[in-house]
Amino acid sequence: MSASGERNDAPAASSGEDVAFKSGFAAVLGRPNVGKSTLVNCLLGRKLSITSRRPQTTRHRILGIKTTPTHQVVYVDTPGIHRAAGTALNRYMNRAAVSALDGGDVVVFVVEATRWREDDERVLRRIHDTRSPVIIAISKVDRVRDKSLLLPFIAEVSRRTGCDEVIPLSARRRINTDLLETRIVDLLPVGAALFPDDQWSDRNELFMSAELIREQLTERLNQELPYRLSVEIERFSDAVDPVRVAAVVWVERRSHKPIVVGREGGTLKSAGTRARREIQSMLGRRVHLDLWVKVKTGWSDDEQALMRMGYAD
Ligand SMILES: Nc1nc2c(ncn2[C@@H]2O[C@H](COP(=O)(O)OP(=O)(O)O)[C@@H](O)[C@H]2O)c(=O)[nH]1
Ligand SMILES: [Mg+2]
Repeated sequence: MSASGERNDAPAASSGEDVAFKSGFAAVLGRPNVGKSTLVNCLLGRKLSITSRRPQTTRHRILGIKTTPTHQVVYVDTPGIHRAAGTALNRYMNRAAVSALDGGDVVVFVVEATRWREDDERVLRRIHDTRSPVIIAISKVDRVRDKSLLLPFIAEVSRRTGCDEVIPLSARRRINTDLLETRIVDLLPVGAALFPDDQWSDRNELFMSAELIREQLTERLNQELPYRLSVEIERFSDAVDPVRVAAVVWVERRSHKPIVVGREGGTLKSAGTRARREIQSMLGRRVHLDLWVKVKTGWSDDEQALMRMGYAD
């Protein structure tokens, strides 16, 4: 969905006569692995996006909606902007990220403490022309042992970006995340809610289930394998108890299949068990999960295959 969606007629909750309701999109951008998804989950107070220690875990633009009596913030989590070279999937991911700038009322540029990298420069070039206000979030400050490094880094980031709104924070430890939310809300325009107040994402339970399965596989696999698999839900029956979910794990090469399955099926089994629990807690219902591994040669560089697998603009 486009970040510049039409405003709907959802009634705007109001907390007082003279407080105008505010609403809008906050696009969260940055290079891969800086903690964008962890930050969005923290701001939302629930798990919207999967996260991992590996770069390029988030593949889509995903909306997370937080509605309070005074405002509605639509957070836009994005794939990390990375070097344009690569597969069709890489190009799709970059497009998905950059497109979040259209219609973003506020841009949150996430930079990891305490080193500015060439990849951050690449992101900066992308957001340079945006007319929306930009807040820079310096992420993972809990990892900075020597706190005296922080002030010079904030100054450096401010100088490089020309942006004076820089907030050092930690999503993991919830340091300064309330401050970031307050500043985002300050910058939102006055306006009615964009989504019904009981909606918290633009994604459905099928999408979320596939992501939760991919998260567990990403955690267990090495080298290029996490980037070479995709999960597709083939069946999702919630009219029965337990809910029955059947999913295919697509891999790119025959040789990948036994690795994903693991010795005596161990890798697939442990990923499946853990993902099933995660899906259960998302749905609040018991779940039966079946997983199969299938080969679709070269899917990540095949535009047609990508479209069919849901990587469509
Ligand atoms: N120590 C620490 N680690 C973090 C923090 N935020 C994210 N991480 C870790 O950084 C890695 C990448 O996070 P993720 O949210 O997937 O990054 P993304 O690719 O930018 O969405 C994961 O291993 C996270 O657990 C933080 O505030 N502190
Ligand atoms: Mg992410």
